[in-house]
Amino acid sequence: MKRFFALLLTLLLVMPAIALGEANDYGNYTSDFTAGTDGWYARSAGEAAVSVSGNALTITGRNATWNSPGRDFNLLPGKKYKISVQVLQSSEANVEFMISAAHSKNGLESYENLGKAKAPKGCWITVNATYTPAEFDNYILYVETVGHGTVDFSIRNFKVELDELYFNTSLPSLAEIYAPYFDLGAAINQSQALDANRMAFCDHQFNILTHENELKPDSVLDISASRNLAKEDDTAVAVHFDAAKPMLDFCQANGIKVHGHVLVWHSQTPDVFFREGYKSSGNYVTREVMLARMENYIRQVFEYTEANYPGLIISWDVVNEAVADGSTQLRESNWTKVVGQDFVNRAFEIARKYAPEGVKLYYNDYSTPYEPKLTGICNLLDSLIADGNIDGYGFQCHYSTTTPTPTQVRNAMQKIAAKGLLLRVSELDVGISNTSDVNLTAQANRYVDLFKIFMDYADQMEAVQVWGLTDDRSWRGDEFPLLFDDRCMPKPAFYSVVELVNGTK
Ligand code: 9MR
Repeated sequence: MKRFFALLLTLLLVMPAIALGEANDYGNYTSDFTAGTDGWYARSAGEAAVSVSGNALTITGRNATWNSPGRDFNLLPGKKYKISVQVLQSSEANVEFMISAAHSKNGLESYENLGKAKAPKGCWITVNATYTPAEFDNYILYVETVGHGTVDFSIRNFKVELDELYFNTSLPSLAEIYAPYFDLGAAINQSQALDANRMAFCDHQFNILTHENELKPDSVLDISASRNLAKEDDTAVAVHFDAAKPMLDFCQANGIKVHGHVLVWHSQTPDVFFREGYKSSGNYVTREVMLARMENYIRQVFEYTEANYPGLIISWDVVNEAVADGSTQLRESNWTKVVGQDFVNRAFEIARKYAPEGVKLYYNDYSTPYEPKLTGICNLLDSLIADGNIDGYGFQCHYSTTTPTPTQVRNAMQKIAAKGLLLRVSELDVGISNTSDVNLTAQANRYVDLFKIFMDYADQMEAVQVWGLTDDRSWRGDEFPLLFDDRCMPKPAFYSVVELVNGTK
């Protein structure tokens, strides 16, 4: 009790001078002591004091084991944390250190020892701990010794990391914040669509979703059923939507829009789709048969989705990535080989014929800002506009923090906007090589620079969609490109994109 009152007194004296540990919604916290004490203070009723030098914090003047460097944290009760710190002592042969937690409930302080390790004289060692806080009014994490109540010691690299998924639906909602400008969405795959907690989080953050893979031809085409039908009619096509259903059902039940991706693409489209009898040994079919298959495929996709999910899919990528890299020409593919150079125009013509009224038809591509591809894309768009079957252009935007430059992005957006098309950012992500503070900040700034451009085109911009929810499920496996980390904690990029609209960025 004496200790409690002594500590309380010290805290009351010291508190106004220290920065209270900030609400740590990001779930990760590191003190590297590059910028002062960072809110750490000496837990002591006596002489103990902390000072910082050489990226370490040292405590001197201790006269009890609990005299220790400590810091206030906002921890989430019931969530699992990993905590680690390096410690150094140069007084005794061996000193055991503990990471401990102090907390109070109704004004009564209590303590827990979370993890221990022994430090031989003169060696930095790491103390590790895991901690699942119970419901307390406040939390202090501190580093104390077992015995050896008077030795000076230093700590560095104190880390707290949330160690589990946390779908926090009390965060600001991007869809709400960006509602005055455009829809805000993401791509989600089937296994994520089957995870109720993840989807509740998506529902909170986004108002439009796209299947990452499940509405692509390799997912929708039923090759063995098509093979059977082809015995009678080689233009017949069988389709199924088993993989796409979970997300369609969720979106339908929760009033989330869907952008369809993709009807015609050179990739993720089985080669047998282009062959007689759908057999790998078959010759490629004629242009006429292939156009009939294209029509049967597109017709059935629209028929099924409109019959089962009326009004849900508001727009479609009719054709994806038809223009070759570093060129103004179409890329060579089974589509150009079997149908010819007009396959994109034919796809739009067919899509327009069967699309429910009001459904917007997009051409979608990547590397838009780079010439000569930009010219190739513009030429293709001009010919589609002349046919009268296209509504918009989808910018994929799989970028790094530096390329393409904002000027290149703006220039491309301007060129395409000037054609009077609707725009969408269909597949946004920004890769970084690791999650250092410097990189996370560069990524956040990059997202802001891009969103500024997107907002300048808000009149034509229908939606901005990130290509995934959490970094660990991104197609860019090692590049941490999204707004939420592996545990679905918002990254600096998320907060920056929020602050951009709140006017604080
Ligand atoms: O994110 C998709 C990934 O899961 C697939 O393995 C990959 C296969 O082609 O397709 C990814 O999505 C692509 C999208 O459909 C079109 N633009 C590029 C995307 C990233 O590769």
